[in-house]
Amino acid sequence: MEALLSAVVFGWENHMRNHTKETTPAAENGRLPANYPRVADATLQVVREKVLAGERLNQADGLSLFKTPDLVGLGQLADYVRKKRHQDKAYYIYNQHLNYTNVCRNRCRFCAFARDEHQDGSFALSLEQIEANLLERIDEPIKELHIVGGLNPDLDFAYFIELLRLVKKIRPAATIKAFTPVEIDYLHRITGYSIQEVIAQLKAAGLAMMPGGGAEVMSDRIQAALFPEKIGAARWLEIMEAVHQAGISSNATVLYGHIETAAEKVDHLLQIRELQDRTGGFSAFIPLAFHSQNTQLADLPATTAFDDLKTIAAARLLLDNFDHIKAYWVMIGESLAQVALSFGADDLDGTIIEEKITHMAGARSAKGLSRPAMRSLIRAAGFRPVERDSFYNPITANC
Ligand code: V47
Repeated sequence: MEALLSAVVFGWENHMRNHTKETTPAAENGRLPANYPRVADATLQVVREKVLAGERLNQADGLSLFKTPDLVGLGQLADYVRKKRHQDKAYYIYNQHLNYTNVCRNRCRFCAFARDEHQDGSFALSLEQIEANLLERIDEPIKELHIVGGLNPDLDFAYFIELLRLVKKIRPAATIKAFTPVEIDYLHRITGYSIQEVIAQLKAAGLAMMPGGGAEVMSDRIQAALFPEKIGAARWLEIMEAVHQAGISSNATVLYGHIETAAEKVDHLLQIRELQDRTGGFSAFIPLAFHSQNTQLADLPATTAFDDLKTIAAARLLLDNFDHIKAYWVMIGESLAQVALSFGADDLDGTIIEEKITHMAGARSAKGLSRPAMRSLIRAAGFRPVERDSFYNPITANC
């Protein structure tokens, strides 16, 4: 806790030193200590040299990041890279989540959201219900609809096409960020269309971007233990590659804080980095902190602030070809998300309005945040709030 507090204090001091020169990367600002970023752990020295030289980190470096006790040093390294890319900007988006069904055949052991078809609490929204849901907030300048759901055998391909067309009709100016490779694979299986054809038809109906879920941790061991029914790493990567080739950008995530090892996390990050080298189609990376309540892993403790900040900082340092690292406030809470802005994150995600997946698993954060609340969180952390669209273009109107 002491180290965490000093990290917070250092982040603040560091920001204050740079606040007046928005476009100057922190470490190139003459008012910073000459040895910034400072690391205390000798194993991080190697990483520090590479970071300063702009060299790519390898698997062994990645392990040093996850194993170091020097959270503050790790945070400074990540902050150095973050400030070079984004200075004191911290992004957020006015978005809305929509979960069209919680019926899911996969029944992943970490999931508290999914239900069997006729189980109490199961739902599948009709198009009329979706329309009513969207119209409730039609006066709000929402910029992105984040739409995901389970693998529900009652929903056919036409439902997905109609859903996209409907959302596009109601919200022509918003970006539809929807479905994961898990749903795309499912649509391929129920239609017999190729993956490319599924993507092309969804795109024609309004799909403009894809969220990053579904990969969890790319490891055969973890897949067998936690999500044996769901597509594995190779298929997730193959589908994301096809999505990028179709001109649709996506995000990527990691679900951490369950049974994974540091080596598996590093390996996951490096597999994503490798695909990004080939396609350039990833926009942001989002570490997702596991919440165990109401899941088959309910005896697992919550992630700690150390785990959360380390994962964000490690992602920033290993994913040198990603522009954006999100501190997803829903999962780590609003306060730690603020701190994460000094540990490599440059984006707090969005207003969300009503988050279900993590709250069903015990998340204690708010279910949504207003734009003024997002902006004050960012300002209070010493950063400059930038409202963005799905593609990180700044929004200047309606702010
Ligand atoms: O893939 C499921 C995770 C993901 C739990 O791309 C859980 O902008 C924690 O991908 N505890 C879906 N996590 C959410 C997701 C996402 C969220 C926000 C932004 C974006 C984006 C993507 O949620 C799933 C899974 O990894 N998840 N259950 C749980 N109990």
